[in-house]
Amino acid sequence: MALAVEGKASMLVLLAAIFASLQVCIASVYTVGDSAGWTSIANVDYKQWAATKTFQVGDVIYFQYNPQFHNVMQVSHAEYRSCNSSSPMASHTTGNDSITITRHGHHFFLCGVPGHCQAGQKVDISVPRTSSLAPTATAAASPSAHSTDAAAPASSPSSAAPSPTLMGRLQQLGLSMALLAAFA
Ligand SMILES: [Cu+2]
Repeated sequence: MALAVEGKASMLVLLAAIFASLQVCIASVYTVGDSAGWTSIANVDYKQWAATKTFQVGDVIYFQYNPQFHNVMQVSHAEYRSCNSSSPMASHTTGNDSITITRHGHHFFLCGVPGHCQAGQKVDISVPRTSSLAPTATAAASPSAHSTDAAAPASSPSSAAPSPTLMGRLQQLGLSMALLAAFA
């Protein structure tokens, strides 16, 4: 059962990656923490995990964990920052929680078990207002970006285009990381 669900999720993620590279809009399923899941003991950097994703309205955020030890609470930005789980907007406790993103903006989640959020079990799912601004982030994460960057100076020395593009990507990456750091 668990394997089947995992396989299905992986397939969806794979399909999403293919469609994203073709710039076709499709809802994706993101397993928080990937194979590590939703935990406080594996030292997962959920900020880093989220930074590598381009979330869109309609995407499904999947939290997988042992419900004996963890839970998922959706909280405000202030509560996220202070790890306050006393009055969440929503609580999820099944261990297999799929949350569909229905609007743009930030969606803050943390584990309400004492000490877990402080240990880093918190994630900020940031969904940009328009997905048309997002493709560069997807391109930066794709394997083909490497070969393009490596080949560009040799094959087209007269063209100045590759460098600004790469710089733009790096700047965007740095900016989003700085933003995420500010929200932590
Ligand atoms: Cu926990």
